[in-house]
Amino acid sequence: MARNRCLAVLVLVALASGPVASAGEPGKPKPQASLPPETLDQPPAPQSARDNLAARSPGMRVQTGPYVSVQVNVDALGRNIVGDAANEPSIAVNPVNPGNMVIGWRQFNAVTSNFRQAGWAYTFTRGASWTFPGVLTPGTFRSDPVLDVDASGVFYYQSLKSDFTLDLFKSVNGGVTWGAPVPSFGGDKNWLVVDRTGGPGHGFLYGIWQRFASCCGTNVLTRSVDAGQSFIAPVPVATWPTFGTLAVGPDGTLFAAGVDGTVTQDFDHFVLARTTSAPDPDEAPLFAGGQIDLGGSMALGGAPNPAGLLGQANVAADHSDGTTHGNVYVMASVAADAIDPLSVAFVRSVDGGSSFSPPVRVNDDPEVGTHWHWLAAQAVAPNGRIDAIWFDTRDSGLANVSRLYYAYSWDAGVTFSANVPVSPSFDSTVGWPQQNKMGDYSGIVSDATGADIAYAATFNGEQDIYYVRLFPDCNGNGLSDVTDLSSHASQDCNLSKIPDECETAPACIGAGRVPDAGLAVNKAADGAIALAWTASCSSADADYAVYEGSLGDFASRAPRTCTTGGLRSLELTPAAGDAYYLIVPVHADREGSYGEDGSGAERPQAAGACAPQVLHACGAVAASSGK
Ligand SMILES: [Ca+2]
Ligand SMILES: [Ca+2]
Ligand SMILES: [Ca+2]
Ligand SMILES: [Ca+2]
Repeated sequence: MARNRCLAVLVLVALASGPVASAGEPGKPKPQASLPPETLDQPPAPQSARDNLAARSPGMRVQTGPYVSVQVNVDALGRNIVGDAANEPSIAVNPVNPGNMVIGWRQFNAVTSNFRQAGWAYTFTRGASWTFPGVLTPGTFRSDPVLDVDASGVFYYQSLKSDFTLDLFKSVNGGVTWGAPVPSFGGDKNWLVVDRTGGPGHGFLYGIWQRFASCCGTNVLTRSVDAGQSFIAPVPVATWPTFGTLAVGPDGTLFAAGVDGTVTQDFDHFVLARTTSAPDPDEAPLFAGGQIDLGGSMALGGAPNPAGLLGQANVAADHSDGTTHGNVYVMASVAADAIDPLSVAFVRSVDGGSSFSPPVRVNDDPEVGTHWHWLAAQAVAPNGRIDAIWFDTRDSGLANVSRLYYAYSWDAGVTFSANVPVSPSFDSTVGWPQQNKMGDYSGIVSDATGADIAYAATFNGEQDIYYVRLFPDCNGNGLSDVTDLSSHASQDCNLSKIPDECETAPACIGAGRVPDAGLAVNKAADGAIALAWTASCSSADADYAVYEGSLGDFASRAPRTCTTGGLRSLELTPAAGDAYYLIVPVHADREGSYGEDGSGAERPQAAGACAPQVLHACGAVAASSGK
């Protein structure tokens, strides 16, 4: 407790000395400052803005490109509550019903007091509208909201109290109502994650916090193996990751990112800790950890968010089935030794978090002293795509005027997409609720086609919470590129997961061939015939097109089907007269060989072919047969 009081004094000193940015190099964040812990300061305002029914303005909906941001903290009629403030949102999406999402945030019932509570809202309309019933346990100071959800759609809301312990709330009805709070130890700048792996730790909850304003000294992590009914005595975490997030890997490994908290809040050194024993209910989680290089320092106290973090450390794990399965990614806004005050840095581990790649710069703008890239966050989709968001001042050139920006990666973060502005501009220094910050983080959850985002912004001059659905859209048609490819509106002949029209010269892979001798034709019932064939010589070819033509008129061939769904057989009623059949393998939106004619030349593609043709090196003879 003595330490807590000491930190509180430090906070007052920091606030009294004015904006931290002015203390160091002009325009630069001051990474060595101490982030004020979330402490009870002012009493609640005498009146809640919500109670004044005259204090309403239209609920905000703002659109940038195809991306529509919808205000979340609205009254029952969807109107903005004039005079409140809301920031630091966290979002969770129901895996069973993605139309159902919950956002929690720091709710200030009046902008005249920094007394804050646990605001929440839910949607069953995929974010088109939100219901904001109020705050959990009204009258209780609460901060640092972190939400997650289990595989069956049970939501959890982790909430920091003024005594530096955490409560956990649970909702089994999609966030409509919540059970009584369950104490779960804790501390400031906490995080929560739920294991959804289906492995031994399935359903376990993990909570972490910073040791310097907490219940339990150097013990900073707890676990619940009974769905949030009880929590184990906290345990230490190697390197004491501070101001960061948790993630669970596909094998149940638990990861914690932050800055090094071994001695103090060491903003100059990022760390990652990991444990494989977390999913074992009979063992206390035992962590290994070390420093990682993101090319700069974590920062706080910069002009866009003077009393807050400029971005926490974000760890995420790849649960995809592909070659990136098990990768571990860390992303953060970092103050590097560079011209721009802050950039978005990303590192990748392919060995379970033991070692990391050199940092990749996610923002693609030139280095300019007025370009801040702050509050970066990331999530990994089930198909391995990495989504990144951050606030960005590049378009205004003003440290206090940002837009939300988005980028994504289809290659495990080796490269990131062109950066996309996804919100209008807003001033991050207006609407402060007696506290010079807009919170410490935004929320992001990714799925196959896009990402669900919760962020704070001031489009109407107040700090409010917004929801926006983001998705990769390199071809600018207003639909997720993932949908474009799955519907075959776009093609992906190089399997880059990027529509080919967005790539300069995609190296198309093509398909092989089915040997002529591999095709068998048998009579089936009712005048039908049954075709069956051997696999393509190219093992990657997993689908086939079947062409039919009239014997004696080879150019007459036309598709009977452009896909067999991967089957190497097809039953069909043949056309009248003598017909022949060709089986053409298909791979990566290209079809392979139609076989060779009697002189050994490739048979030409059919008119009206199913797809453009690219012959894979492993060619063989396509099949033909009379009936
Ligand atoms: Ca408001
Ligand atoms: Ca906070
Ligand atoms: Ca698109
Ligand atoms: Ca492509």
